[in-house]
Amino acid sequence: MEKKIAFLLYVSLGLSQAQSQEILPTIPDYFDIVTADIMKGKVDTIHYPSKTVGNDRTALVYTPPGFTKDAKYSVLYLLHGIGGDEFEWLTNGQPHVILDNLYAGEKLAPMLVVLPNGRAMKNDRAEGNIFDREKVAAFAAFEKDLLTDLIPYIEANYPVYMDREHRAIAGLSMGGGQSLNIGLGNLDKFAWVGGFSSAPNTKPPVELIPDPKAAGKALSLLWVSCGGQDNLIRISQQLHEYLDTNGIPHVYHVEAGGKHDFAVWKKDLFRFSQLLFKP
Ligand code: FER
Repeated sequence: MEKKIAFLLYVSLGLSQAQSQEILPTIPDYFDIVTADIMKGKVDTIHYPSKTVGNDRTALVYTPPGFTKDAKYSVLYLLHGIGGDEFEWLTNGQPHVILDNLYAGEKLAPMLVVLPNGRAMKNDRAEGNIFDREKVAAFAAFEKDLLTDLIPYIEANYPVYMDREHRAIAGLSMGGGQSLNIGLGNLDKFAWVGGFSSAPNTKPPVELIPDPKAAGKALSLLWVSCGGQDNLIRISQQLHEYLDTNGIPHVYHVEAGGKHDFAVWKKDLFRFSQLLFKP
């Protein structure tokens, strides 16, 4: 996004929650309902060799309506929460339905959406105590799996651009924290970063962005959002305040009345995806 537009958007959204509700486009009732007679995307299941974890790992890949190997696509890596796995978004968020509808309305840039498993350990199922120390640590270990195993696999097997301007990372809760940590920590790899209802795995703002000027210059979009009734909102709020204080353009969106659930994250995907990979 053009810096000036991003900044204006940020300024207007930042003024007040009520105002941000007016300025963001309203969401049609049918945004997550299957529409008959439109072209549909597909969801592939892939198994990629992970040197990081030491086994083959599963991810899903949404390819958009009309996908062809003769074209080239941007990629959004879309991450799940602490109770989820690579199927969480698909099962609970219907991202394929939301995106199909947006493509039918010509609202999206051509992109693949990769749904990885962000718990980078041999048993990566969300079972037992999902808050176990080693399971939480596996969400941090995912950075290496993503950067050195999954992204190279996607780029070797799909017709995608391989530069930062065509690569986005976003996620919900633990996945929001991962997206902010990984995206902002690797600005040479990601120009588009989104945290939805980010969890306490999010690094403190000054660690996330030690060089505000460089980050502000590098980012095409930094999106921070949370439900207004979410117990984790202080994390997004504190990041927003740091971004504000340090003059870093961003979108801050509080979903009025929103809780820590997919009602909020589906709307986040609807809004965030439309901003991606556009001038
Ligand atoms: C915590 C509270 C919530 C935490 C993680 C979460 C690691 C994650 C929630 C989610 O992913 O939905 O204290 O610590």
